[in-house]
Amino acid sequence: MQEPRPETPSGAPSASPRVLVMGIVNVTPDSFSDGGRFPCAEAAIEHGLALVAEGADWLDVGGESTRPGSRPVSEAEERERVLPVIEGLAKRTETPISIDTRRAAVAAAALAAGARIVNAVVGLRDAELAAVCAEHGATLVLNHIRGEPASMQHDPVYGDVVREVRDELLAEASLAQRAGVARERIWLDPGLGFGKHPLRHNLPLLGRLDEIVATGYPILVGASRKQFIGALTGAPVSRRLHGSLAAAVAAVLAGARAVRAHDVAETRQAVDVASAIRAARAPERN
Ligand code: PMM
Repeated sequence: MQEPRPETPSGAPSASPRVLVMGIVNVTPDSFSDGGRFPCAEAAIEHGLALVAEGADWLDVGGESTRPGSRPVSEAEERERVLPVIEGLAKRTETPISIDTRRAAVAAAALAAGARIVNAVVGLRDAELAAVCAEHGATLVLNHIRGEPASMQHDPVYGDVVREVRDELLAEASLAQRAGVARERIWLDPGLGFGKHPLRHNLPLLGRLDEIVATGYPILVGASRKQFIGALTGAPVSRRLHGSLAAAVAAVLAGARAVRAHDVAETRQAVDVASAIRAARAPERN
């Protein structure tokens, strides 16, 4: 069977798809030693290539942290950070690259530089983002967020979090299609940690992920090293690998088609085992 690629998602999960591992390449000064622009880009490119060697199917390049309290980055600075990295990676690997951004202008420049996917980390807040994807024939990942990055963790309120996240994602998917993005190029992501209480909201989103999978859109889940794992285990960010793998396995068993990960080799192994177990279920439960 042909393996699904992020730029050609095949829609609803089939019996035994390869679940994709998206490797994270954060080009932010706190991620890579900041010895000036070129060394920073080189380090990020090397890191991305190492993730491919570890089994990443997809690289996610981001130049602006959306963590609460992180410094906002100007458009010029974001471009300067990500474009050399995308250009360098596109020259050296066939692995599809996504640009993790909130800005349509950055997305357009990244697609021109060799990215094929837009990871819309705050959804379609920039009204031009979907049109940019349509124009380039790019795949679009719609990440769910409630509120603004700076304040999103200040007591987010939902009724039924899973239904509300699903319905808001479906509304954005419709908007994207009205802007010309093909349905089969749209992925949905419940946005763990993006305006979600660590336990009250992230846990039902993972525990009832099948309800979002049932939309028929391919689903990406980013749980790697997130705060809810710390809240459950007491582990600091640097020691959340095991919890991250547990969350990735839960996502795969529920039908996620891709997981976003810092620790690619370990996640690859966990995802491959979990997806083989899922594929061994009775067909009607897949
Ligand atoms: N999480 C982060 C950044 N970008 N994109 C998607 N689609 N889904 C996510 O869960 C997601 C994302 C924040 O994580 P990081 O700061 O550890 O990269």
